[in-house]
Amino acid sequence: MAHHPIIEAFQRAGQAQVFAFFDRLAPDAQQRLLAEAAEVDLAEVERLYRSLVAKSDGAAGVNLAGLAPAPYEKRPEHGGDAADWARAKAAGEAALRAGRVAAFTVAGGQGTRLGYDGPKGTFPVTPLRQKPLFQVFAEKIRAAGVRYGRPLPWFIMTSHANHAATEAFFAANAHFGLDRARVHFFRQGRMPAVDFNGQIMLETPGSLALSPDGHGGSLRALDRSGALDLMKREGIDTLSYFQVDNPLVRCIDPAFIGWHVLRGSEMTSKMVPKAYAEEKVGHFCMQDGKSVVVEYSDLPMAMQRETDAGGGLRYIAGSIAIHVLDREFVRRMAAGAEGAALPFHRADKKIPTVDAAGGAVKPAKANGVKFEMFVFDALPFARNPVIIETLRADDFSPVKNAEGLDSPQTCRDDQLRQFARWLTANGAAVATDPSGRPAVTVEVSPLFGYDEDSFADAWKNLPVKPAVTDGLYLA
Ligand code: UD2
Repeated sequence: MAHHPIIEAFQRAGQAQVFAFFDRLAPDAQQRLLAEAAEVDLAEVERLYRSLVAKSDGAAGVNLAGLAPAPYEKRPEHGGDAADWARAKAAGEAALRAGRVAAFTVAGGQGTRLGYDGPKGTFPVTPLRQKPLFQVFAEKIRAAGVRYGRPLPWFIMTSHANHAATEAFFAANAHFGLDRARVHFFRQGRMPAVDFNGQIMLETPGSLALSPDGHGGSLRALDRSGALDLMKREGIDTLSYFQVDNPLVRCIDPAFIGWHVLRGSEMTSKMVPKAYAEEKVGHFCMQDGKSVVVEYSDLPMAMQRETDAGGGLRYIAGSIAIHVLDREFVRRMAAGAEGAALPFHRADKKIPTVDAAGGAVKPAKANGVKFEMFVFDALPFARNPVIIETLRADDFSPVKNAEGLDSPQTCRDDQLRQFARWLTANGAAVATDPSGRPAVTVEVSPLFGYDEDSFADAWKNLPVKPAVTDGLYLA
């Protein structure tokens, strides 16, 4: 086999199989394989194999000792202090007017469940105009910039698989009216898959089985890409984090930002009361005096079904993956200094690979392990973390599945209900069914109104109020 320092390092680490077909590859394919191999931190892979695969039987090794539900700030309509929420909103608005805030979307996932080919952010979601997810966020961010007099930068984390397609989509759509100099794309890192013996897997004779390192990889990627330095230069210390699959999200929510600022928090998160015990969201909990999130797959179903004295779910606080992050906290987590590093999680998967002769293998059952980091695992490391309640109807309706729960259809209906609520609250006559869904299909552009306040202001300024009929588009 050829001599090369990377090949020799893999041989010393017991990973020579990665180069089993190297001599058969064309020179440019050899260079590509070497470049992929250079991305791999062999010591990290070895450590993860020992701690997560060799020692465990595949069951989630999550420590549940001393777990209790986490406290959270209740919304005023559910008993929270209205004056506290008003102060938070004012503080958030001041931070926005001071230009301290940037938006941040994690869009590196593979979107396999939806069965959609292409970056998930390009998936059309709005009821009338069929705007793609990226356009919905872009318009909300643009509108918030106008409202607070300071255009907001937007960071978008992509993956190797969808980076070029994502950039091309924005370019083809003139960045949806945003200043392109303020839209920053960067790729997340990748991790190699290993088989159950810890051997790094090949996807083809000339390429590794590499996959995105999880949305927790966003903390490293923000640092490595220079995004944190750019924020610092521009006087931005607060990142508003959300997932690409949720068009209802209040990308820029002054009260949320304000709680974060007023409490001197390094990480602030939104919760919704779980709709039912089996709902697939993380759970905000306390453990050893720290806030933690325990994913639905890791919390035993008996605990998810536990009820409290009032008959409600005991682990009620569902994590919907919406956070505010302090810039220097991200930097500290990315550096992984003494104990402040995100753990990896193990996921057993069917990983397409090659046999000893280099022929393609499509496994029928899990044949290896992928490693991923989750951003919510940063919570226990944050100073003064805060969890606030939000209203599901105004913040959360993700598109995850092609049909049924969390599908394009449920998301469309939730958008329609929101438009109907805004219209009704401002005096328009809107016929709805008992679930609040209007009989007609209407759409409110975020450029008209992107939350209750901005909608109310825009509606008030309309010299003639339109009738709410099928096809009404407010822009
Ligand atoms: C996530 C949360 C769950 C709940 C739910 C709300 C985890 C493990 N679970 O579930 O608790 O909050 O969301 O919708 O997070 N992504 C990347 N890079 C990656 C992997 C994911 O950017 O390597 C992005 C992806 O593009 C998407 C988001 O992270 O925007 C969520 O990913 P998911 O669909 O895997 O998360 P899900 O639905 O299992």
